[in-house]
Amino acid sequence: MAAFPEISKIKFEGVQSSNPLAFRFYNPDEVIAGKTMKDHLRFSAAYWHTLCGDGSDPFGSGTRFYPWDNGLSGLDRSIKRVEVFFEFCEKLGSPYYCFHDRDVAAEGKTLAESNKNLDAIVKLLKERQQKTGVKLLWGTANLFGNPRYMHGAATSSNADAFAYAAAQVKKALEVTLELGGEGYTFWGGREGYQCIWNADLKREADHLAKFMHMAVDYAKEIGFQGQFYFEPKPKEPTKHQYDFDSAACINFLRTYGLQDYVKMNIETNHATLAGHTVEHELEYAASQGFLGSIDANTGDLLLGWDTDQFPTNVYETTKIMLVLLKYGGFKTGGLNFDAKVRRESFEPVDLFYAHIGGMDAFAKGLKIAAAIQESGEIAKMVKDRYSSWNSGVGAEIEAGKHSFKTLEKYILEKGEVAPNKSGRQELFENVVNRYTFPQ
Ligand code: XLS
Ligand code: NI
Ligand code: NI
Repeated sequence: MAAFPEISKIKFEGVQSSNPLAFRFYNPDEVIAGKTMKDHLRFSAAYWHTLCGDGSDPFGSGTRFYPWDNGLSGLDRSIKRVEVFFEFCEKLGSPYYCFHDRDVAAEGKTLAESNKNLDAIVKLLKERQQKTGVKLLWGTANLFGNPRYMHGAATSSNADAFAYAAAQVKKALEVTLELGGEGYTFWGGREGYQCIWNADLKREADHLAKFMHMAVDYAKEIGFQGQFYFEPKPKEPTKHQYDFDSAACINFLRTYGLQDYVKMNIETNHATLAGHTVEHELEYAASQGFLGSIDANTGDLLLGWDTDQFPTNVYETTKIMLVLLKYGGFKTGGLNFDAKVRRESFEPVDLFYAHIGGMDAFAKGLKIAAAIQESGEIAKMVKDRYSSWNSGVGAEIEAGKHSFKTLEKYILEKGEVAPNKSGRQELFENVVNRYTFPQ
């Protein structure tokens, strides 16, 4: 029996449509800047939020009890959910999905039992993928939920927790390969610390690096060629996560010789928790050659935690798409909705409203960003701003022809710097707004 019997395939109906179960902007086959929207955006649904979240928060228990879960638990529930999830993805038109090992298959009493559960589910996932054409964007392992990981996994003070996590990621890589996954994500989970007095930061960072190297080695061994991602988050659950932001992660990757194997998976709400913006995090990662994938969501600036809301702010999606287009778009990654419906939105149909809203917000953002990019106005203004570097002393410095001594001589002769030009921030903002609100 269908899980969403009242809902048929979500269609593009255009901007005039007021059908809440239709796209107004996301038209998968429409070509924008040389590529279909589908290929630009590479949407993905997150298994954990979509099917496993029950709406519980630190102040109250779950509010969402979906009909398909009724009476089921353990592996039986996991089996049922596979069918529901692919019905959802197919009706929504989500080309990709992402999962943690423990989202898809209930954890057993032992690692062997957990692996057996996972194998049973992976078989079903594979069948559904083949039937629906929905593909795996990336897989990951949950190394934070079980109490054994209370001190972290790769960075735990307990060496056995490291070993357990290694065994879990080994399996997660195998199943990601089996499912044709295009990537594998490391999000820190509890890799961080609460108290600087009980934590050996150097040792923990070394261990995390060792862990990631083992993953890279094992991927090579089994022939997994997907892209590894590192997902920054500054805090929550620990007060100081090691994968704080793009800059910290990239520093870590380079320090430990992982830069050729791992790119960044940037999440909007994590960026804001770090006191940045998502476009900052993306721009920084991309400009350093680490653009990977995106966990699309948004936070609430009045709340200091990871609210994982669906993105609806077109201004924000435009900023994201501007960075993506500037750097040539996704190579392996996509827009994974690491987002959940609100605790009060407990009906199955809310899952559709949420994803449709997010997909439309990104489609509209893509269109605006493509128009800005095509006009070249912003790029030209930026280029002009740096024109002093195109000739004379600027070009010479860039070409490596100067030292402190020669520059001292240059300034002593010249006396004062050439007059500065206006930064024109307000004009830049107006140009973006002209494309955002053409009428
Ligand atoms: C949690 C993270 C998590 C990762 C996958 O805040 O966003 O969902 O994306 O482990
Ligand atoms: Ni995430
Ligand atoms: Ni998150």
